[in-house]
Amino acid sequence: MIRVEKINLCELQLPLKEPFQISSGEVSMRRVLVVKLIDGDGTVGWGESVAGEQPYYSPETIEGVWIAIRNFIGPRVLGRTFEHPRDVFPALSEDIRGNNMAKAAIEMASWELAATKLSTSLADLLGGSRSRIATGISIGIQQSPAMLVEKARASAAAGYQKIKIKIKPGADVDYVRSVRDALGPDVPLMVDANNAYSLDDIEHLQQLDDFDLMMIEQPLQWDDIVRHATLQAAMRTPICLDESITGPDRAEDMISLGAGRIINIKPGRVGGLAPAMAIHDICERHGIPVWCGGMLESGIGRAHNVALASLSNFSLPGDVSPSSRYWERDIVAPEWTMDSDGFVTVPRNKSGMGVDIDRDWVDELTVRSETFGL
Ligand code: OSB
Ligand code: MG
Repeated sequence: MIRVEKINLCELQLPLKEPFQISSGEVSMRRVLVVKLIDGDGTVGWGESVAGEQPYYSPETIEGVWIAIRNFIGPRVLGRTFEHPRDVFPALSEDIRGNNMAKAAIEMASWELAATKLSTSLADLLGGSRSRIATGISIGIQQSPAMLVEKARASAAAGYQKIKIKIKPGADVDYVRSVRDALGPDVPLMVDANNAYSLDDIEHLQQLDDFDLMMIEQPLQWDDIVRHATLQAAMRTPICLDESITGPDRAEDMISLGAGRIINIKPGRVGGLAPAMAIHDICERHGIPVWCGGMLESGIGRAHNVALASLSNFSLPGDVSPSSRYWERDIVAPEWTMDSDGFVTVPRNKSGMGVDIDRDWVDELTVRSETFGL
């Protein structure tokens, strides 16, 4: 049982080791919104919003999430008793449209809070069975094929089990060909277009069918399903949807329309861990594999992703790279690490998310903080 009495939001600014470029924009300073729920008995639950600074991935932004939590989402949990964290998402969603990233930040923190109160690991509370998560890397758009090859080669050598290449028009077929030629046929490769194409590009995209890619992620518009079905019928490479899958209904739409064969599940995008698990279950019933995506999370959001990815149908490597891929110093201890076979270990011998907050470092990075309470 949880009963939240106070919600603290704080914004940290965490510089990325190197700028990360996708077709819709670039980020070099990650503005992280950290959520801390404080229960009536003093227990703390941690979460993180995946919203970006600009609305280039989804309509939500860090500023908007802050306001949505303060005005609409926070008041839905404050002072209310929940028998189980699975009851939180329905309470946040009744009559509140969209705002999935704001909902998710609170919803995920309530699972973390519940796990801590029950003295169980988050992965156990979610019912995940895996002890380690196969890990991939997402490589941003590079200035030349040669620079991309260098990054991809280093990633394969580091043990990553999937290499995802960000593409856009002008940095696609030649870039992917260079990597496939350099790394050989056995390295698992995929691409992510973040909505950079339209159905006018079908012939162009069909060239990617030559490179034996695991999948092409979200080639068409961020909220499209129907056109992806047309594209999937014209391509051998499986389409994986990311942005378009905002909840379980959209997953069903994808499956029934044949708009894709794989889903990238990000709990932050779909409103939290309960809807993420619902999508996982739907996909499992339909034989659709899923993997856990990433949004350049700090060690807090990463903990949630690792716990989620321990569920059975997360059968493909996730974008859950170790802390050192992103940050000089993460805000959790121990930091997230990957072994040389490309696995991240699921922490099970500690209650809650399995890592501690580096409070001094968090304080140093914090640029604003606000607490709402009863
Ligand atoms: O489309 O998956 C994406 C990062 C920011 C916004 C969108 C995406 C991404 C990534 C990064 O691919 C994955 C990671 O966190 O390593
Ligand atoms: Mg993506």
